[in-house]
Amino acid sequence: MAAKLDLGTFMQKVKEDNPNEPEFHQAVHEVAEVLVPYVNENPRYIKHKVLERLVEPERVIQFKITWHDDHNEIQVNKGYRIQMNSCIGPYKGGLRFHPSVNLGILKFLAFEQVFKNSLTTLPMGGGKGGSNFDPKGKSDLEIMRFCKAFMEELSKHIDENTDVPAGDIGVGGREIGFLFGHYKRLRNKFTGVLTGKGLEYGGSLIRPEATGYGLLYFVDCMLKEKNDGLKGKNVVISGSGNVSFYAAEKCVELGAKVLTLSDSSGYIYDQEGIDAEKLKVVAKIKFEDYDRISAYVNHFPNAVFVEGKTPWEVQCDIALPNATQNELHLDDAKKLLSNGCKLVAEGANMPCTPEAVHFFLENGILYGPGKAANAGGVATSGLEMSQNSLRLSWTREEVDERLRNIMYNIHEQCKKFADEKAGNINYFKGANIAGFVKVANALIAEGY
Ligand code: NDP
Ligand code: 2IT
Repeated sequence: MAAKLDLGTFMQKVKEDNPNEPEFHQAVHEVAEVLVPYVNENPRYIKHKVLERLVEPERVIQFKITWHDDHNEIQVNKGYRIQMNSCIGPYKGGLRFHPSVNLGILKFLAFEQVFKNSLTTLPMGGGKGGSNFDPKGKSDLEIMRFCKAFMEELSKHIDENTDVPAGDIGVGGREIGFLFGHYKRLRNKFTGVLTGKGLEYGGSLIRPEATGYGLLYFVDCMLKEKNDGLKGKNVVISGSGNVSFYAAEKCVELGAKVLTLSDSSGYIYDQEGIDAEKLKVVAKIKFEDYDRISAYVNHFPNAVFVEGKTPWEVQCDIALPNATQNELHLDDAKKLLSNGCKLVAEGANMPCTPEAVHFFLENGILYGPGKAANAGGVATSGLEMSQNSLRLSWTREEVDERLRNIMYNIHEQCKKFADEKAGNINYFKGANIAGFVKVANALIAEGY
């Protein structure tokens, strides 16, 4: 019989093989602390070295992007695509444009994506890419020149059956449009090579809303499990981008009160609640003017902008960290508990530090990990791929219904593998094992 796997030894090797990539180590550790005991009970996975094989990307592509800015100066950036795992389908995952982007951050995101995509029940492998390009303050033409230069290289490595990127931080509808247009011109082919496209050129209804809506469908399942619901709940949300906006919209629709939104400069707190009318103003600030969320208080003087802080100090029933990785720390988790928070669900990828996650699990706060809770975005990307292949478009109701079913299904899978007899469902355990099993079985079946 194969020797049992030891978490410490396994992580030591991951760190040695992938130096200076703390976020990747963190993402692997979060999965491994659940999966090492599981594989030790299922020796087939040990024999086939499944965990050791899953942490190694199938392919890492790094390239140079040269473009010129509005002052006709040459600018140089780094571009990446991590093709992490294709056992259950073509590589699938977003592109992030943010100055903090580096290899380790994209490897963490690509690794998470493998398990998340598996949970959606759709045939999608995992990938992630992006650039250290900072879109903030750039003109539309600068964004377009950059996207074209980025696609010049990326186009050599993607197509609709191999690798299908989408958006993430700093990449929304505008950027996907420029990227798609340039791919089409380079290849002289109109294909579903990207998701998150505009409705006029192959996009799916509900894709822009899907991560935020899906998050709330998942939260609703978590609450139903406790014979509770969203109506009347006070919700704090971080971020004010794609995920946060549509999460807020769905909260309002389901009768909850949204108290905060934020960005990297601070948070706005509206004690009266950010309702549907106020969200229209937020949409203008963020998606038309590309402005800061602090501009909200110019429209609604009863709200306050709290500079340099995160919203976790605000009293709430539910907290939705929807901005970025490691934005919610142990101290924040303690504040949330003492303020009466009962549920934390991650719209962002790995927004809670490991210490915060363990604090939630040990102190009775229901915790929905990102790979389950925010999977609605990529799931709807999968639905966009299906529609592109079929060359037809489903109605808004049809896509929304499928999204709801997928989130319900993910919740059921988490429940099944959490294997709890009483007390809170351990979604952290359930999501990691459920996501793993399908990929692991395919990996073994496909040989090496
Ligand atoms: P957007 O670019 O639309 O919005 C990002 C938001 O997060 C902005 O408000 C931004 O503020 C804030 N933010 C980014 N970096 C930081 C930081 N270092 N500190 C504080 N705030 C920060 O991105 P999305 O909404 O698409 O993505 C948000 C999160 O959700 C990410 O973790 C992403 O990986 C994840 N996600 C996204 C999906 C999607 O479909 N888009 C699907 C699943 C997960 P600022 O403008 O100041 O930078
Ligand atoms: O983190 C994610 O799941 C995304 N950014 C969405 C990826 C996708 O391919 O839609």
